[in-house]
Amino acid sequence: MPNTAFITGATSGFGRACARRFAAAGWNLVLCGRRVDRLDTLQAELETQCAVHSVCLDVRETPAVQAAVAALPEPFSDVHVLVNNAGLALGTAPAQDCDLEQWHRMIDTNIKGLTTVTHALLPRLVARGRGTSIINIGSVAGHWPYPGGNVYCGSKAFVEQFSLALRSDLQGSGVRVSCLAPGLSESEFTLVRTGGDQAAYDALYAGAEPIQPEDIADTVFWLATLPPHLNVNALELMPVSQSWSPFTITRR
Ligand code: NDP
Ligand code: 8X3
Repeated sequence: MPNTAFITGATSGFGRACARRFAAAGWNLVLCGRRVDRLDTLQAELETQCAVHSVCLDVRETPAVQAAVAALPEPFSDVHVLVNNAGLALGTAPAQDCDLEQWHRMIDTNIKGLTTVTHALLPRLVARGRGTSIINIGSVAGHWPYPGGNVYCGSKAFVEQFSLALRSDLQGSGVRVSCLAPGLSESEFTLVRTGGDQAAYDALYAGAEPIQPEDIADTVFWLATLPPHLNVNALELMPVSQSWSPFTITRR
């Protein structure tokens, strides 16, 4: 019986690339996202390689998440790997100019949604134990503050620390937890963040050789298929073109 990967945010970017990577290895897939047309297209593409169960799901909707997990049919109910990938950034304005509703949407998705999915699947992962994995997609934004990062940075710092604390609680269960923190990566993430600003998208990635979703998918698959006695706690990944800036000092 093939293993099952439960992937949130499978309609785009990292999540879709992960779905393709796991499908290529013959895993069963549970694919979640809000855009049902994209789920249908991806399911049709991947069903030639593996069994696919798509769930139109907003991770912010707690009862819907719980119901979707409770209703997982065979052979998808025995989840081996949870890829907590659904997330977003909204805006790049300084905190003092930000829209509170955007802050709340990031918190509801990146923190509340991720914890809700985790809470719903934990009993199944613990029941299976050794060899299972939770792979949370954090970000360099959770490690390194930058102007306009404000709540997005905070939400990804939560993902990292929650991942490490989960490891503590799961000690002895055999369930692994990894937080993968990518840097500059090319995906619709930037269009979502900028409200569809294609010029901003083009400018951000121009000449930068950013991480591609397939790079993340290969890394997630590697994490998920490590020997069961190994746990990568945290992994930060940047394109070679990216590193740090000096501190900024305002002079009087
Ligand atoms: P995309 O915008 O390409 O994909 C985001 C995915 O999240 C989509 O499939 C979207 O699906 C899903 N999603 C968003 N909100 C919800 C929701 N409320 N409920 C369910 N699904 C949701 O971005 P990426 O692939 O780049 O981002 C994936 C993750 O990686 C995010 O957590 C992001 O913060 C993180 N990340 C991204 C980086 C980057 O530079 N791109 C770098 C570091 C981390 P749908 O709209 O159909 O619901
Ligand atoms: C996405 C990477 O640098 O835009 O998490 O915050 S960054």
